[in-house]
Amino acid sequence: MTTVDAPQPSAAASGNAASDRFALDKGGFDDVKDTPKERVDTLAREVLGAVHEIIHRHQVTYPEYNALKAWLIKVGHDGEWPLFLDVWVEHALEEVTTAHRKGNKGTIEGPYYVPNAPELGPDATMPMRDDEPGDKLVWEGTITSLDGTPLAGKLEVWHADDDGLYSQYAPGLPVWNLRGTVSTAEDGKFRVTTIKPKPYMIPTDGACGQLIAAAGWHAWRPAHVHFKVSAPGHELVTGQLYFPGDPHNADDVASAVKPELMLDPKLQPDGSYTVTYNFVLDPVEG
Ligand code: MBD
Ligand code: FE
Repeated sequence: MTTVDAPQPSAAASGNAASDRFALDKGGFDDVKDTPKERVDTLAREVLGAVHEIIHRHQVTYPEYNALKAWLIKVGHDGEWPLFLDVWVEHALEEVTTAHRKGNKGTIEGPYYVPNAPELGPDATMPMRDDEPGDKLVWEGTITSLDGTPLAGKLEVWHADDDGLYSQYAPGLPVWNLRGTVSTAEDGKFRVTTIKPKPYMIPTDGACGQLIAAAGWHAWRPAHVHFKVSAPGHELVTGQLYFPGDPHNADDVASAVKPELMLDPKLQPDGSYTVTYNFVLDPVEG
């Protein structure tokens, strides 16, 4: 496998990689080009109105205003708008978008998804290094429709390694390390062999880290496995799975943990973990 090096393991390197990825896949105005002026007016006016209200309520000073200005400029310089938005805003979007679902709702996507990961079939071993560190994890499951019908579908999986690093956003990792596309046949069944990721700390040397330090917050996300699961005629579910006992399940910096996304892994005599987690997809309306 080829290796893609982010220039250095820094906020700016991962931030700029995430900004470039976003520009390629989603960064345009096409999807909203028909938005009525009334809606843009309402949303923009209410966001600004909320800011004005906070300035009055907390008697915000000019030095504080200038610090905000400097910080916003730094978020852009560090390429951290994807990180900032996905950590502190996306969860509300996700809640609004998936509230109607009767099957799996999911949770946020975050900044590190890459489309078109290698196709691995229904019995998948994730791309990994020969000596990939970490505990082996074997995850079995089924994709079904709401009525229980098994679905021939697609399950994209991506996660951090044993150091909490994502391929294509950290230096020195093979380009598709721990990223893969699993597919199911008519029986809906899949098996994913991978390693258990470690908790993830968002970069602390950029603008987001500066905010975290200044506010006395922490930078941790609990260990998680990202997925996108889809099947023809069904809603795409984007989400993450979590591990019981992680110190940050209850205070995820990205507010993305939900009880229904908690795995129940079983430790096997050989030191590996096995787990079952199934997906139920809502049919598309109409
Ligand atoms: C991640 O790995 C992640 O999943 C989110 C939501 C934010 C930052 C890093
Ligand atoms: Fe993540």
